[in-house]
Amino acid sequence: IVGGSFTPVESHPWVAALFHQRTGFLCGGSLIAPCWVLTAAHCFSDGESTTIRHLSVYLGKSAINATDADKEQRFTVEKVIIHQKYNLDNYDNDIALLKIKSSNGGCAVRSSSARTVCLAPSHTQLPAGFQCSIAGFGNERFFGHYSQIMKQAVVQLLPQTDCASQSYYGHLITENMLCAGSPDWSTDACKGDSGGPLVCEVAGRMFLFGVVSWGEGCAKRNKPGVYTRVTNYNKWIEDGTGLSKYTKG
Ligand code: 4AZ
Repeated sequence: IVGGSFTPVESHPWVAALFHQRTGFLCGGSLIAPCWVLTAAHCFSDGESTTIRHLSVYLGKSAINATDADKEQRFTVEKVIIHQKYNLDNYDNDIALLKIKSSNGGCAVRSSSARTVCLAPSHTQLPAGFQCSIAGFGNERFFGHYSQIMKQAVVQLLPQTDCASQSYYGHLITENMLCAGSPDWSTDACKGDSGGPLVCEVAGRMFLFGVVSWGEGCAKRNKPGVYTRVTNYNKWIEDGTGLSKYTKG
C-alpha cells in the first residue's frame, strides 16, 4: 500500500496472508466464511503456485516476517477454485476461492485478530466518492518491496465512466471491475496487495466490495487501483462454497 498507515491486524481481522512454500509471501485474501478465503485468480496464474500443497494461509498476522503464535492461525489449502471465466489477458473475473483447513482439520476460529467480513447483497452499488479502506502487505512504492507490517489506507470509489474514459483506462475496464483512488493520487494498492480486501462500511458493518486486482503502476495520476467487483459474484461464491446466505449463520 502506498500512503496510508501501519495497522494492527485487529483493525482488519478478515485479512488473510497467502504464502508459497518456495517463493514466500504471495498475495492477500479475505476470510468470508470460517473455511473460505476470497482472493484474486491472478495469484495463481503462474501455474506454479497452483500446486496447492505448497500454499499456506495465515489469519491474524500483523507482520510478514514475524510470528505471534497467540494471534495467528495457519491453514493448508484444501481446494482452489479459480473463476472459470478468468481472463488472464485483461484480468476480467479476477477472483478465486480457497478452502482452508487447519492441522487439526478445522477452519478459522473467531478471535480479535481473525473474523469474517460480510458480503453485500448482489449488485449493490455505492455512490462515487464513497470512502472505503484497503489493507495488505504490498509495496509502499512501485519499485520497492513488500511491507513487513500490515498497512491500511482510505480510498474513494470512482465513477465507472471516469475509470473507463480514455485518460484513465479506457476499454480495459469491464463491468466486473471497480476503481478506487485518492483525490490527490497519493494513496493506492500496490504489488503484493493483490487478492486483498477493499471494504466499505455500510450501516455500521464492514462489507467486502473489492478484491485488489491490477493497476498501471501505483499511486499514479489518472491510474487508480482496479478491483474485482465482488457484488457481481454472489452466486458464484454461493455455488463454489456451497454456502447460501440462509445457511451461513
Ligand atoms: C500488482 O502488481 C499490482 N495500483 C496491484 C495493484 C496495483 C498495481 C499493481 C494497483 O500486484
